[in-house]
Amino acid sequence: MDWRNLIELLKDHTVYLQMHNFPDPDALASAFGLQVFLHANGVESTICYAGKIDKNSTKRMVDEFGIHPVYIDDLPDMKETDYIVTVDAQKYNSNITDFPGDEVACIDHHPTMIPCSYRYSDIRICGACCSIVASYFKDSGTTLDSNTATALLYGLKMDTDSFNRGVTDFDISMFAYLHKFADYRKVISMYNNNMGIEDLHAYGEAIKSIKIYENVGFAKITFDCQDAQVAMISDFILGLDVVEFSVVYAVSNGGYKFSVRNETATCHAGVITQKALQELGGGGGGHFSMAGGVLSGEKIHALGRNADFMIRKRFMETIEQERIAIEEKEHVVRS
Ligand SMILES: [Mn+2]
Repeated sequence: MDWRNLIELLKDHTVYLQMHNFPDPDALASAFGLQVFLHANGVESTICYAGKIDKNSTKRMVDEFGIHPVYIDDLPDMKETDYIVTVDAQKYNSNITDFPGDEVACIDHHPTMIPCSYRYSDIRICGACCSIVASYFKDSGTTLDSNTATALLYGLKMDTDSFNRGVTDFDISMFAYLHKFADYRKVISMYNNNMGIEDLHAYGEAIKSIKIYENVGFAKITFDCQDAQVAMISDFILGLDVVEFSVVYAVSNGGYKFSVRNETATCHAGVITQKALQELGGGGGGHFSMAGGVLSGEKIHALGRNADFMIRKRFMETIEQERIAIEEKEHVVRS
């Protein structure tokens, strides 16, 4: 898509740049970069979101780069005729709340799950949405200031896990472009310092409690912490060489909240979490590689005196049942 069409479409409208819920650094930097780009081309816009900005990395970005994301409840005046550009997300995805405005445009780097016809659509499969936004500056010759370039480069580095995940030639060429304008020392400093002391407590708890059964790792955090922290610990446990499926849970509202990760070829994290926590609170929806779940406070007693043991047992049994079900299915196909 040509950036001129985007400017043409948005001109003289009230424009919102909507990130997915619980925006990550790529979403935040892309929305910010796009806002700067649009402003330079005569279009004013407001960055908005639902959920929370509760990670150290994103909270710090807001201060460091001077980003002004507005929570949806603070936008009571948004009208159905206002224009929304979804950034790092697509309409109808489960991770984006439907706001009153009209989703006229989409800029994203994820595969499309549910198609939607936008008046302007720029969906390119690449490592980060920041690369797409960076290309708008390059293609249009719009002046790219150091602060914006630094934010975009940080988003690109974070979303690609420092160029280890999903990187394309396009991302590399945008990295080279951004690098000319960005303060790369700042990017590295932010990248290397996005852990808070409270994160360390969560890591400590998890390390103390870790149990490994076959290729499954379990850990428990005995204090209430942010969803993002539980997810971070689950990623951390998955990083162990022997672990291919991780189940991490933390105390929450008298019960537990779960973050589950899978890197096996067969264990669907969402399905297993849903089944293992059935009648106990349930899975909170999940993908093949990642899922969340809840064990409600009222149901904890149903697990008896050794709740932790029962949680591990339920997950291990569910994984085994799923494995057998898949084997049987393959057997039927083969015979
Ligand atoms: Mn992204």
